Amino acid sequence: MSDLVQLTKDNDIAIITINNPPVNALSPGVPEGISDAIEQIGKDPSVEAAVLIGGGTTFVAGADIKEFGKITSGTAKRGVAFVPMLLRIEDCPKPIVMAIHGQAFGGGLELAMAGHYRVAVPAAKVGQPEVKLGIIPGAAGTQRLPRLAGVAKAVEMCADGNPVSAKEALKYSIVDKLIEGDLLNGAVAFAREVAGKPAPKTRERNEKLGTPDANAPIFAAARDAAHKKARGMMAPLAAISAVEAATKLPFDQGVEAEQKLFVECLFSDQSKAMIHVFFGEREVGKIPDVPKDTPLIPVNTVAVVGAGTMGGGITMSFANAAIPVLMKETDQAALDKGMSTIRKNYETSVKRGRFTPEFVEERLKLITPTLSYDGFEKADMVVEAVFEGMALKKEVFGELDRLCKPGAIMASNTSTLNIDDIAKATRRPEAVIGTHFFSPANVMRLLEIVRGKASSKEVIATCMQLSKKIGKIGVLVGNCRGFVGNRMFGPYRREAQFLAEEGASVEAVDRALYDYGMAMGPMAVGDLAGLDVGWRIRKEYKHLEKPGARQPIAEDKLCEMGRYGQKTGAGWYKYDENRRAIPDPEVARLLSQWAAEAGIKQRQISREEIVDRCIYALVNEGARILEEGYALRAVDIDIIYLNGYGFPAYRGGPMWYADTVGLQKVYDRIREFHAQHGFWWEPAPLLKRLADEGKKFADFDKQKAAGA
Ligand code: 3H9
Repeated sequence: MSDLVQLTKDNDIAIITINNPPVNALSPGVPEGISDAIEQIGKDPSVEAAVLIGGGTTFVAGADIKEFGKITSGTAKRGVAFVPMLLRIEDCPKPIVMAIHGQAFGGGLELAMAGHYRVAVPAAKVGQPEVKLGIIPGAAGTQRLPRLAGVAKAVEMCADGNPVSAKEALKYSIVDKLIEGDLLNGAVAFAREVAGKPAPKTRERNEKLGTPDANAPIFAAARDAAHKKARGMMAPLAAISAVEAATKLPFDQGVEAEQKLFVECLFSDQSKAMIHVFFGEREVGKIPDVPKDTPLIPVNTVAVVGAGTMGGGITMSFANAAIPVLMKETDQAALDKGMSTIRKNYETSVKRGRFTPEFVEERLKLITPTLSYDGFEKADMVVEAVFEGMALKKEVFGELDRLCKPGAIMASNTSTLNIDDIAKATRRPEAVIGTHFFSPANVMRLLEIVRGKASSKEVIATCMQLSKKIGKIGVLVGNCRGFVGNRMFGPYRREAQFLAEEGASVEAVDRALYDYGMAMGPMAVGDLAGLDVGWRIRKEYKHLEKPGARQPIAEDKLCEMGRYGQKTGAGWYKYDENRRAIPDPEVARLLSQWAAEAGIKQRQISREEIVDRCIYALVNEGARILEEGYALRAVDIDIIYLNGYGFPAYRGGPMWYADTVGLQKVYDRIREFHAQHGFWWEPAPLLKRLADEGKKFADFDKQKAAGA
């Protein structure tokens, strides 16, 4: 028996316990241990039935994801025979009861479904989340789940990857009973009830597999939804095909079909990228000089300065996490407007089924609108979200310094300003930090946490932890202009504009990047955010422009014409009353005219050039940021782009994507652009170095982790 699996007995009931912390993944040794235990149970005449349970806080969170990278890189064989192990469980003549708490995810649910019965605590969750890793269930999950839950539910769970609660699992017969109280005792009692009775094999239960006529619309609708919700991703479509195989083929052949699709997905670039994202999302929480045991500042009440779009969204984020929030504005009209927007947003969430009306009522009660600073002295954290201007921010921070209690965190939501300059307005720069939310702040997952020179480790650790609590993914960045995300987005959007000035149509630029996988094209994003935002910033920072460097002209000219984007009904596109974008021939005409006036020769531009210029502009700037230390790791940049800028997860983020293309190739292309377009395309020294050494950004991260 392996150390990872223990076999004990409670009189006539055998108990198999998996102990592979933290999440009981099915790492090498676990399946073998389970197989051995099943064999012993089969041979032991004193055992009538068995319970299989997870030690610690969870049942089994699935296969060991770390093993996948070893398999695809050839350093480990795909030797763990999950499917035969599951058959051994199912063929055991004594009933095996799977006792679920925490999660039964992926291989964990597949393991549970091979048992003869499943019991669960009400707080447990079960799911087949493999598509979120770019793969599909690979241990007969697509074959057993429809046999338990029916075809429609199985397709939904395998294609979307979202878990279901124990209550829902009971409704769909994925579990047989909910156990209130002690799970092991309940499961053992259940095992005694079923001992001696025939053990039902899931793989032989065909009654829910439906008919071709009934199933056809289910699969058609699922494919349609996958094309929309998971555009460009292969795994959801593969998962649907695998479940379809369950309805058309005998179990064994269905499993073979699933295996083929699983292997195709596993060896794809998409899966490698998404596994990189899975570990990356956890890696960004690790800050080398802020140890895990850094004391945290308890944050039980928050105050937000500003009830505009950002202030309101930030307020909602805290309220949603059950943290009471004071929201301050300077005049009643603005405060009322802020509150009414919050109410409207909550109403939409109720309509969409995201929140219940009761949840919303409770959240609204946690928000206290105010015109004064009264109560700020009690707040554990203040987030400033006033208009973007240094003088105003300094004034607010000076006031906060006077009011806030010692130890309170003082955060600014600035997206462009220097956090150290803001901190200078206080006598406690160690309490000051940037918390750069993304709009809409109550929805977007990204939170850039901007470390000032003096920000204390306690303040950093608390903000990182708090980001999780409010459902965000916090990424620590350094204090440079635009921080990480916007600093890279500048060159990306600049190239998009240059391409339009050089002859690519606005629609062609957007289409190329949308087809690459971006949630929206760069022109449409500009129109959504408001072209005037960048215009104002460019005017303010005109003195910082590099002499002789080409500057985009079109967007400023559009703004001069009052075309700010969606809000004025026209920008790069025209907009109808439903804010639907309509290509505008006038813009095409103006672009030709402005190009001619500026001496820019227009030409045919390929989709490939559009993608390379925009994406490599991100990569080149990302490499500079990395080398300058404003991002801790390349993967941090990837996580920022995936969660804040609509970068497709299946490409792993801009830096991972560059690694998959090959840095030498990326570097060569950037040199080509440098020769053609000059100044902006100077290759980043780190990119050159890594390309010369035949390395990747991932190697840079590894070296950094190793302390090199
Ligand atoms: C699969 O099962 C394929 C099958 O069909 C079979 C094919 C043959 N493996 O998230 P946390 C680590 S595919 C390895 O911070 P939480 C994680 O990296 C799998 N490691 O905790 C972290 O490590 P570290 C399908 C794993 O409480 C630590 O555990 N299953 C795995 O917020 C704690 O994790 C999934 O996709 C794993 N499977 O959330 C489930 N899972 O501390 C993936 C976790 O060094 N896992 N780790 O950074 C999850 O969704 C969450 O981890 C879970 C816990 C909800 C379980």
